[in-house]
Formats: sequence, C-alpha cells, structure tokens
Amino acid sequence: MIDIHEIYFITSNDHKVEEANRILSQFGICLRKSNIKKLEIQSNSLEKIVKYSALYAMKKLKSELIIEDSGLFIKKLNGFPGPFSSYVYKKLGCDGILKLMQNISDRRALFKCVVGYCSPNVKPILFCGICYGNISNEARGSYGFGFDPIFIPDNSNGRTFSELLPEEKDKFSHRGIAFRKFGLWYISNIAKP
Ligand code: ITT
Repeated sequence: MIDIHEIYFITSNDHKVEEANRILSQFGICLRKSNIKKLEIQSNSLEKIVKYSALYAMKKLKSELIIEDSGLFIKKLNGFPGPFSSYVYKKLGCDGILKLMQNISDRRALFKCVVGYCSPNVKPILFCGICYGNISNEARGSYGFGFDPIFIPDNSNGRTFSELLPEEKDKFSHRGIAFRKFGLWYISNIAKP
C-alpha cells in the first residue's frame, strides 16, 4: 500500500488546492486546506511574501505546511498586477485588465507561482514556476479561475488557459511547474522510503 503524505495548505483559494492536489497526487502527497489566517506583507517579491507568511503560519500551526503566492505580470504595465493580482482581480476582473490593455500591441505577460514549504524542522524552502504567454484580446473559455480566460500560454495553439482542459493547463502552468519541483524534492528529501 502507498503511504499518502498529508500536508496543510494555508490558502483561502479552493482552485489552488484543487490544482495543487491534481499535480501532487503522482507523488503521493495530498494537501489539506487550512483556514488559519494567512498574513501577507506588502512587497514586490512573491518570494519575500511567501517566506514571511510561511514563518508566521508555522508559529501558529507547528506542523509541516505549504503556502503559495502567485500573480500575473504584464510587461507593458511594468509587471502590474503582479503581487496585487488577487486584489486587482476582485476589483477589476478580466474585463478591467482588457480595458487597460486596449491599444497596447505588445501583450507579453507571465504568470509566476512561488510555493513555500516548511516544517518544525525545515526552514522555509521555495519552489518557483513561471509560465510565459500573452494577454488575449477578449476573454475566452470556461475552465479554471481568475485571469485564466485572458491568458494565452506559449505553445497552446492560441488557446487561453480557460480553453485548456485542467490537465493540459497543469502541463504548462506556473503552478504545475512549481508544485512538480516541490513534489520531486519532497519525495527525495522528506518522504524517503
Ligand atoms: P491565498 O492568498 O489565500 O492563497 P489568493 O487567491 O488571494 O489566495 P494570491 O494572493 O496568490 O492568492 O493571488 C493570486 C491571484 O492571481 C489569484 O487570486 C488569481 O486572481 C490570480 N492567479 C494566480 N494563479 C492563477 C491561475 O493559475 N489562473 C488564473 N489566475 C491566477
């Protein structure tokens, strides 16, 4: 029988939990959502935000845990919304970003995800994933969440994340890359047979 490793995931976002668990199941890891309050400092660096949040959560939970911070960085908007993606999505949504991008022909953008793991014995260790692509001219597709309908990852034949099946998104996505790095590290360093 395969042992399943359960780790707390400090997040309010059910979509993140679903995506992470889809990716981590191949490593025998299952993330369990924890609703303890996540403290997020204001910073331009996802890495700094994740490190700080992980240490803060560890003080409360005293158990191994995962924190993840992600964002959409648009080149011609100097990286906006970046670390403020969650707030901007809630206030402006995909339509607001499309309006900001009206008349901008360079639509290069990237999604970045930083996953932080720590335990009572392990200081926060970070795993990063970046997915390059473009902002579409209109929202398309019905899968996924957040800015998925307006992000066309490279090598997707022009389809937005929302037009890809969830498993296809995992192959390209920032979250897929970061959590696969974490899974590989975890099974070779922490969950050794
Ligand atoms: P927690 O902080 O509680 O984990 P959150 O949704 O607020 O949840 P972030 O602060 O990391 O998470 O915000 C990232 C935002 O960026 C998220 O709310 C989405 O709007 C957007 N985002 C991140 N990854 C995405 C993805 O794969 N597809 C679409 N949008 C994404």
